Parts: sequence; C-alpha cells; structure tokens
Amino acid sequence: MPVKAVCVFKGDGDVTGTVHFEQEGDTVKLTGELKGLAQGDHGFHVHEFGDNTNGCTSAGAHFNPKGKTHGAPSDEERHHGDLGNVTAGADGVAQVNITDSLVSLTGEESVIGRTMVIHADVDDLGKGGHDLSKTTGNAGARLACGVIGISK
Ligand SMILES: [Cu+2]
Ligand SMILES: [Zn+2]
Repeated sequence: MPVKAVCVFKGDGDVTGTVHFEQEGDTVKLTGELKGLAQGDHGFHVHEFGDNTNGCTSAGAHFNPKGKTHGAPSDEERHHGDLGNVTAGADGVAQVNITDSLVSLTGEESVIGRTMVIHADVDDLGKGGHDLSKTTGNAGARLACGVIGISK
C-alpha cells in the first residue's frame, strides 16, 4: 500500500504552498508548488520537530538522525532533511519535483510529523565557507513552513 503525505506551507509573509510526498520503494517523491518567493534559489529542508508553536522557529534544526554534517542532497555526508534548493521564477513560483532516498515516510526515520521549511536565501550546500554553512547552509530566515501529515 503506498504511503502518502502532504505539507501545507504558511508563514508570516506572503509565501504559501503545498508539497505532496509519495513513497516509491526506497525513495520518496516530492511534488508541488511554493509561491510568493523572491526570484532565485531558496533552501528547502525537513526540520526535526513538528512544533510550530513559535512559528517555523520551533521546528528546530535540520532532521539529522545520523549525526551528520550539512550537505547537498547528492552528498554522502548530509542531513536526512537536506533537500538543497528550490528555484523561484520571476513570477515568484517554485516548482517542487524532487526524488530523495533519505527522506522516508516509514520506519524510525520517517519525516511524518516533522516540519518542512522554505528559506529566504540560498542553501550553500555546506560549501559557502560561512560559520553556518556546515549546519544550515546559511539559508537565512524561515519564510514559511508546515508539518508533514499523512494523506490519502
Ligand atoms: Cu531549513
Ligand atoms: Zn542540513
């Protein structure tokens, strides 16, 4: 039986969106759209906690069950939550179309009940040389977020 999930993004500003998740064997496919963004790349991650009591801040750090360093989705050394960047066009819309093998909807490392965050700035994928590169990719403010929930 396929496992599906959904995340509805909300924030203090104009950024909104919806991302759907579908488990396909050992990978998860993420599809959807985020809007109201500045043109360009924006860091996109799964954060540890499904806690939005203090907005996106209370979602904590990147989901990192293996105690790794921040990286690119294609890196061996990365957080489970590291999905790199999504790119908004001049219309402020970013299409999400990602397949990832560390994001999972099942088992002990499931992302269900955790928070997805879209950031103000580019995730430097751990390579920017900034103090924050190795923890957050220096991706800046949390523009919008939502808790990943089971869907039908
Ligand atoms: Cu993040
Ligand atoms: Zn990370």
